[in-house]
Amino acid sequence: MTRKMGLGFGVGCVALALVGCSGEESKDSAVEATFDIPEVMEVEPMEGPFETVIADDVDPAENVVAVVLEAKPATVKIADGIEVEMWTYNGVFPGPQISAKVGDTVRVTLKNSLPESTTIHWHGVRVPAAMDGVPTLQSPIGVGEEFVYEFVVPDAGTFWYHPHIRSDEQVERGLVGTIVVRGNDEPETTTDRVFVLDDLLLNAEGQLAPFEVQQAMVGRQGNLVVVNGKANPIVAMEPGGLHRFRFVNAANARYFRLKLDGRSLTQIASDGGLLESPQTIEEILLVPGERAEVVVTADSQEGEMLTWKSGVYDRGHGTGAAPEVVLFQSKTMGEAVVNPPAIPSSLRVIDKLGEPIIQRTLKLEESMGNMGEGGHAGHQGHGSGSGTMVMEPTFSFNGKTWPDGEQFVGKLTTVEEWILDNTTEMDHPFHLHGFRFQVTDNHGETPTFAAWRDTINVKAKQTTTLRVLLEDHPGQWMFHCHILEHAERGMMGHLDVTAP
Ligand SMILES: [Cu+2]
Repeated sequence: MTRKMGLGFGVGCVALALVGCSGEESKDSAVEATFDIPEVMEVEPMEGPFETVIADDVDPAENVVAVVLEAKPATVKIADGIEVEMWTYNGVFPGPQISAKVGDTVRVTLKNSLPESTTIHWHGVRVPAAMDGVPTLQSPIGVGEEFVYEFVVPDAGTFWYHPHIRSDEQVERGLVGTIVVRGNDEPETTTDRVFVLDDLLLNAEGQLAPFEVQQAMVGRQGNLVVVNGKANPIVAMEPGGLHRFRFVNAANARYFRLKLDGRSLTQIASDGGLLESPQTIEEILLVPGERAEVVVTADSQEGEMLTWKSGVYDRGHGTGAAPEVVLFQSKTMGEAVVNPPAIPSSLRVIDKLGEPIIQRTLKLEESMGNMGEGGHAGHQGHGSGSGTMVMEPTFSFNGKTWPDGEQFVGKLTTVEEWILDNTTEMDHPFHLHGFRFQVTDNHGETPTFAAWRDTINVKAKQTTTLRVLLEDHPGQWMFHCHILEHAERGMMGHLDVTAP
């Protein structure tokens, strides 16, 4: 099922025939559809270093991190023989990592040197609404224009940034970057690194394949998996050291079922920072937009090579037919660490949110749509060309499709309970802007450990219940599916939070 490099970039596919996947009542239930899941190319491992580029702080003040980002096209080397024309921040993919301490003021000047308008959304960072980068609150930054984002970072954790207009296309083209905010009580580790997991869909020439409506139903899933913008990198770990891995899923649609071959994982953090205590688990399902952190103790001798993989995962519509893929290797090499730190048994306290004052239900819905010409408004990509008839799927919450999406009104400082009821045939990663939440019921099970989150998977035909505290920031906040093709095709709404 895999394809060796050098055999060309043909977009091989596992074609899956599905009949009547919209349900019996649907008018298009008789439509027979196929969804193409691209095969992932197999690439020889290559030696690093592959750390993310750290953004320059151009303000000398101790509690201010000032960064200049230029969104611009650039050629990015992904592997030997693979150089891709992408859209980048400052010419690198992923974009520069912004590093700050809790309470710092972060000021980012964004210059737009792209051929179209853009914005930046700070995924997971609790910023004021006007700084959230969504087009309902901020005029998109036009070609040649610039905008200054400024906010205080209130929480420690691993966050990321990306455009929030035409996000399916702009994110896939490479506009992603990370923000790491460190708290006062971080566990000591030998290394502390960010790993941005992503994939690219390349055409026969090794360039980004056209954006086509056929990619919308299951989301655009790539044929080349990249870690920090590199295919199958080898990451160094000093012998005996305790190594912290901060993972970000920046893919449009790919679910990463993260496994370390032959070892269990020790998870220490979720989207919203540290857990209460380290959790030993066999694998982590990291859905688009989500983050998780693990620590790994390297072998005491040089030479051990561990393979990090993403296992088979069926998120619906035949995606389970795709085989597991190799993400990267970690190799024990270099000087042995003397007296390595140990991870503390207790990391912090997470207070459980109290009783909600309101309970809301959000039904997640999909429709295969009607047969029509390929492409959709505002997108350059078209169907398979020459007037081919393709389906235009739509996605909605409670029967409402963005921009006429579901609209809730909430009160600042209150706790709400949201029941996410997925009526569809596939999983959807749900993301709420502006606030952190705690999951209380996940597909009929109570989570085994407490965690702050801003992104959670809702399995096909199942429900997830969460509680959210509407703290600090009044204003309008988006919620949407983080399969970006689904968000851009209607699965988006907003919560208006008013001062009490
Ligand atoms: Cu979705």
